[in-house]
Amino acid sequence: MKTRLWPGIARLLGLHSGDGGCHAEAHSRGSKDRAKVVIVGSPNVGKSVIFNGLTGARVTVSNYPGTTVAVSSGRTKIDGKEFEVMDTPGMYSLLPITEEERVSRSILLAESPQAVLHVVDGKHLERMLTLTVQLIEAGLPVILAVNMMDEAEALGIDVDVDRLEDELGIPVIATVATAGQGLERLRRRLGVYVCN
Ligand SMILES: Nc1nc2c(ncn2[C@@H]2O[C@H](COP(=O)(O)OP(=O)(O)OP(=O)(O)O)[C@@H](O)[C@H]2O)c(=O)[nH]1
Ligand SMILES: [Mg+2]
Repeated sequence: MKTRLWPGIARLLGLHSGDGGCHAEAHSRGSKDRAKVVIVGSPNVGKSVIFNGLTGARVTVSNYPGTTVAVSSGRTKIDGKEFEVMDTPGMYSLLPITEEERVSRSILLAESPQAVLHVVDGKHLERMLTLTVQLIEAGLPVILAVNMMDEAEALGIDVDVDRLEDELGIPVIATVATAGQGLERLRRRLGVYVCN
């Protein structure tokens, strides 16, 4: 099955495809010159597996201020540059309903990330791209990870990553987080995108 996309959305949004250029200059720096990457997406799509794959053991878990919602933060180096990576609770939309969604939106707005890694389930791509478009329209520097590609392929779902990049105008990486597939490519694309 080929994915159906919004034609010309990249043109409408004035965006370009490819590695996405350098967003570091357009967004304020994280603490101590570390580039900040915030991972967002619907519940149960593999955000935390990707977070662990990117950060390894260097992780801190704390309640988001004023809430009981736990947020993980970790560090990694890409091409010798320090990145801070934050894992957020699942969110369906930028219009928050649950406390978890409110926390995720607050992190997006407060942290001025150099990259927002939107993780989606490749089995439910069309539905989940709504949030991708919301994030892009909010002016955030979005990278898309189409995860669970093992399950998608088993169902005969064929995701055209190049076409998605063209249509959305952002970097798109196919991943199987539990097998570590695509994570090295994701790191490389993040490194180039942030232009640290
Ligand atoms: N088959 C398969 N399973 C995966 C993949 N990535 C994650 N999973 C599984 O999906 C489940 C959810 O993964 P999590 O990383 O906890 O998902 P999450 O997005 O952090 O979920 P919330 O924190 O609840 O929003 C776990 O059982 C993972 O092992 C993948 O690429 N393929
Ligand atoms: Mg999680």
